[in-house]
Amino acid sequence: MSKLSEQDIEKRLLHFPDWDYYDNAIHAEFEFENFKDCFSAMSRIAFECEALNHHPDWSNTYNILTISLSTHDAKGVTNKDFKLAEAIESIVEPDEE
Ligand code: H2B
Repeated sequence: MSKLSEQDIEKRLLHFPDWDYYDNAIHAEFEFENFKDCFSAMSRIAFECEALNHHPDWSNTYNILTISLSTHDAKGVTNKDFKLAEAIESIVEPDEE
């Protein structure tokens, strides 16, 4: 999977308003009602990661989930990261679209 150009990434990010590109990765932060809702979303995301065989760098503080996506093998952002970002969006923002 080849690394996308900065221009391609910025273009694709127009469809992902929660996400920003810097430091060779795309990043988002999600706020939930409480820890339980946050961790529940993380569990569901974890199953998607396994299905896609692609895994986030992430951290959680109480009701906040911080996620960075990059493809380690490509040392940058690839289509795999956008596929996972899409799956994450459909879990954390089920009302959108
Ligand atoms: N996740 C991410 N984010 N980047 C990778 O390059 C990657 C991964 N590689 N998950 C996968 C697993 C690789 O280690 C396995 C062996 O396919």
